[in-house]
Order: sequence, then C-alpha cells, then structure tokens
Amino acid sequence: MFLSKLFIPITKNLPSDAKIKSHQLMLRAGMIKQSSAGIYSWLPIGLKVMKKIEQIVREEQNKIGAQELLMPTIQSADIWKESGRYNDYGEEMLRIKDRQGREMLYGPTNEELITDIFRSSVKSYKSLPQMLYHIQWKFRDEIRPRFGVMRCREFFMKDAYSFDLDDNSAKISYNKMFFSYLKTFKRLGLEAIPMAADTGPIGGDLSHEFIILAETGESKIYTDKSIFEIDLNNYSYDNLSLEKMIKDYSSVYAVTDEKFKKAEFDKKVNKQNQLITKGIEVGHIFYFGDKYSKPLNCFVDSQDGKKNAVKMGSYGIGVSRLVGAIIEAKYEKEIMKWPKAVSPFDVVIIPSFNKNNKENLTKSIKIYEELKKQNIDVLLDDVEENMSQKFKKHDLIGIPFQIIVGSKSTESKIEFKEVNSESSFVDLKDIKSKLKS
Ligand code: 5CA
Repeated sequence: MFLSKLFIPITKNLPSDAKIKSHQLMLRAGMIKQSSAGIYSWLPIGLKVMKKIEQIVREEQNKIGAQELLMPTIQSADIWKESGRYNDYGEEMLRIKDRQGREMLYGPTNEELITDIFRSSVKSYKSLPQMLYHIQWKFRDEIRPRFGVMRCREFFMKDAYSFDLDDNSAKISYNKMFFSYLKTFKRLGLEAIPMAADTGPIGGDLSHEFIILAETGESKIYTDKSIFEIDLNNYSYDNLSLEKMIKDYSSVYAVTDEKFKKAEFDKKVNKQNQLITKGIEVGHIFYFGDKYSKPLNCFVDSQDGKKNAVKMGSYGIGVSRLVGAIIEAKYEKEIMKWPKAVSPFDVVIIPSFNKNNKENLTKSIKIYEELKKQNIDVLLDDVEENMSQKFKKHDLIGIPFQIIVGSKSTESKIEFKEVNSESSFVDLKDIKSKLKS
C-alpha cells in the first residue's frame, strides 16, 4: 500500500475527553472515529489491527477444540426472562421493541442464547464435553463510557461457553481455557496476570480476571512480583500439568481491589516483592455450574440414566479493548511500536525525496515491489514531506520496522531499522528473515 492512497485521517486536534494515551493515539493515527458517546467506527488501520488480534484469539480457541459459531447481536427478551436476568441486568442492557411490540435487546453477553441453542439439541452425556465460542459485537449502556475503546458501549468480544457433565470435567475445561488465555496474550506481546476475581452479574463462585499492567488501567492490583517468574513453557495441555499450573498461579498473591486485605498482603508477601499498581482487564473467565442450565432446563441424560443439569462456564476476551490495551502497554515517549503479530503493516519504506529529486522514491518503489513479491505487507511512504515530519508520523502509526532510503542506503545495502534500536545496512534479500527474527 502507498501511504498517499491509504485512508488514514491523521488528526492533531483532540477532543478534551481523550485523556489516556491509547485514546489519543487511536484518534491521532486515524484508527477510529467516534460516532456517538462510547460508539466508534473502526477505520482501516484500526480495523486491520483488531482483525489481527481477533485471528490470534480465534487460533488459540481452535487449538483447545472450541468451535466457532455466530450468534446474532439482537436477542429476544424471553430467554432472559427464563433465566431471571432480564430484570437483574438493569440499565446497562439496551432494550428495544420490534414492530410487533415484542421485547428484544442488544446482547451484552450470551449465556442465555447459547444455553438455548445447546438445550434444543443435546440430550445425552455422550455429546459432552463441548466448547463453543463466537466473536461478536456486544452492547452495554455503560453509565460512563470513557477511555476510547477501553470502556465503550459497543465493543467486540470473544465469548466462549463450556458444557460438561460434572464439576470435575468442567474444571478441566476451565483450566484449558485459563492456559489458552495466557498463551493468547503472550502471542499478542502482552504479559497478563491471572487474578482471582469477583463474578458480578455473570455469577458463579470461580473466576479469574486477566490483567495487564498499565498506569491508566481501571483496576487497582496488589501482587507478589514473583508472579512474573512463572514460566508458561513449563506447562502443557495435559490435565495434570494444567492442575499444577493453576496451583502455581493460585499460590502467588495477586488480587484486585475487591479482594484486597492489607493484613493478608503483608503477611504473605515480603515488602520488596510487593507490587501495588494499576492494570487493564483484557479477559475474564467464569465457572458457574448450573446457574443458567437449571432455570433454562438444559438437562442431559447421564450414564446411569439420571437427568443432570449441564455444568457451564463462560470465557470472555475484550478483542476491541485489546487494541487500546496494547497501545497502553507499548507506547513510550511518544513512540508507538506494535508487536509484530498485530502491526498494521510488516514494514514501512521511508524515502527521502522532493519534487526536484525523486531518485530515492524510484528506488523505494523497486524495493516495495520486491518485498510484495515475497508476501510482505509493506507500506511505502510516498508523501512528499521532510524526513523529520515523516518520522513523527511513523512514531504514531507504530510499524515496528523501517527501511530508510536516503543518502546512506546504497544499491546493495539498504538502511534497516527496528524502532527504538540502531539501524543496520542489509541486503534486500535478507529483509524477510529480519522481519521474522
Ligand atoms: N459472559 C462473560 C464471559 S464471556 C462476560 O461477559 N465477561 S465480562 O463482562 O468480563 O466481559 C469480558 C471482557 O470484555 C472483559 O474482560 C473486557 O476485556 C471486555 N469488556 C467488558 N466490558 C467492556 C466495555 N464496556 N468496553 C470494552 N470492553 C469491554
């Protein structure tokens, strides 16, 4: 893609409510545009990053045997009345009437709808366990939408649901999802801390939030720093290994505000290991047994012929929130550097040229074509501007690798730079391996 053709409305004027850096950067770099309070359009660059995050989330869900489906955004109020949550959910739920006067709603989550899908076909233990998920827009009429895509009203979420015959196998599903979340966040270049959490309107008694550290996060966290020493490479999807992993994580003190008790913190964690900071919740998993299956009559025949309410859990990842969360984690000193896995482009070519001398632009187009042939997603900055303006703009866009075509690059060696490190001079044919390393 040539930058001059890219729809990327870079802006300088920020609204006064853009208080945190991810919100500011997403507006400045033309990734999103607010359409009304807490509701955003996703512009090409923003959408591209979000789609890459979505795909990584999807791949990790598929790896544990979860199956993708797609439920609608608009749901009937009837199933929510059956579960008893229609009233409990309060004003956060956007309620709508259709032309026949039927009560509908824009789904804030999907426990009821998935249970309805499941109960209508699955009748026997033989079909269990199952994990189903979708990646779909949700709506919550947040009282104070803020921080751009971090707390908005319409947001993109991956929500998965597990169905098991008994508590023991349900815990296995929970543990698998727990490990899969840690792997997902790692692929996104993030270190997420799992923390025992409250369950709120979803319910149940077992739950973990996955939090990434960020000063601008809305969750206050209290943790033992040794949680960062736990090495994911020590575990596998084997059941015993998963149990050990949960045990290892649970034995380290890590809680959010709601669960914090100072005396306990001081007793369990020595002073130099105590970390009190803020974080962003990027995922949340719940085990709630038969909370929904019982009222919604989702029963299966067990081996001994008895009818059992299916044991369920639900597992959310804030896909659109993650775009902002990654920025909060990676944006430093006015420079953005996307993790390779989610960057809007693999590399950008930045030629130095002006209308009187376009030699470097011509050279850059040749490099561009060569890289395209190698299936590299490359952006060419063909906009006529001085180099310092260009670099400022690319600090904002955040592509992690740059090829600079100026006086220093020669026919055979081109200037190649990873953001925040020194440049080196490399052969064109070696670029691909550099991008991967
Ligand atoms: N049904 C459960 C699990 S699927 C559920 O809805 N959990 S949740 O309420 O914790 O939401 C899951 C994730 O969605 C959160 O961890 C967060 O990352 C994201 N999320 C929740 N509310 C918002 C919001 N208002 N704006 C952006 N992302 C949100």
